Amino acid sequence: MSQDTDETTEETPTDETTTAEATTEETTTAEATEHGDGDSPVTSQTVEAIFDAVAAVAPEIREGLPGRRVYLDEENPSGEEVLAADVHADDLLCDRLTAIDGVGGYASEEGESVVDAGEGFAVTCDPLDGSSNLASNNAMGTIVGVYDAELPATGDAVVAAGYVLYGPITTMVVARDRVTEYLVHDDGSREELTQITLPEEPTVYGFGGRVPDWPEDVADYVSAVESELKLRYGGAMVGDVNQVLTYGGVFAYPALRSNPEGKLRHQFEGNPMAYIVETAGGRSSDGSQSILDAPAEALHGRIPVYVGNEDLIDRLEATVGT
Ligand code: AHM
Ligand code: MG
Repeated sequence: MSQDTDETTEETPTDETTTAEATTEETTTAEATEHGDGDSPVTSQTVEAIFDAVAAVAPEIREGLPGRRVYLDEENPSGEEVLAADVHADDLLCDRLTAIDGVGGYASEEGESVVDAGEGFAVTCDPLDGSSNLASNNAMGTIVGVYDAELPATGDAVVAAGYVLYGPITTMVVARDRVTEYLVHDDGSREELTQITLPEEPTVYGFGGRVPDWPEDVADYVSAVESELKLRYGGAMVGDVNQVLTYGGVFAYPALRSNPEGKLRHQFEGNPMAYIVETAGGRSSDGSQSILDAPAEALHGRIPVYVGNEDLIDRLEATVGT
């Protein structure tokens, strides 16, 4: 399933992927990033096709929400209750993404194992992140990671990542060599709005988990930053990270006393969001290193997630890592 971009250059069709940006060797060299060979023409074309498909399916996911606020009598591989909306979003994303030439596998929070789709990149999804917000009609999202490796994989295999935010409007943020925010129209087309870099002056913080369940060092860190920053926590990582990208600050779902790995999944949430925030000029950490450097344990493995402005994550590691 892993794709060496050199080997697959001839296999990727061009008729579905005409919006690809990088078309010359000169361009790809100039745009090379620390995240691996993520800017070759074949990568660009496939990544464009993937996020075209994600934008196209987003209105369908959104329109399907009102009738799917009920829990099903089943659990996902992480042992959590599953809403009809989670399953619907997962089915749509799996169908559309595995149909793309250049996508070799699909894995999501809702499925036990990787769906084989032939040769190409492995795509991960959290189909409906923060879906417990559906009952209270608050923000939710879809998180997507594109890996040039078999899953589970370390973050250095991520070649692109993005998310859709189902807020008052539907937006999509995509990170590759830079981070771009799009407006997603009702017909599934996307319109570029802006390039995102983290604001230099941070404003907001949001930490998940019950406060009494925070280890002492995490509580110490929050005590230190709460006098400087404004609390903003919405219960959906996509919404909360989008606030950090918009206003600057720090988002975390930390290590917990009851679970030192925290809550969020490394492959579906940690790596993609770390890639986005780092590409926007920020930092990520699992408490001691970039999330993108953390060893991949299992497909549904969890990891503590801290993302935000560089200085705030440096201070976090100085407090939590001791
Ligand atoms: P989910 O993907 O099953 O929705 O779980 C992940 C979500 C994150 O979006 C959010 O940060 C966290 O769970 C919220 O958890 P809590 O309800 O414990 O605050
Ligand atoms: Mg999630």
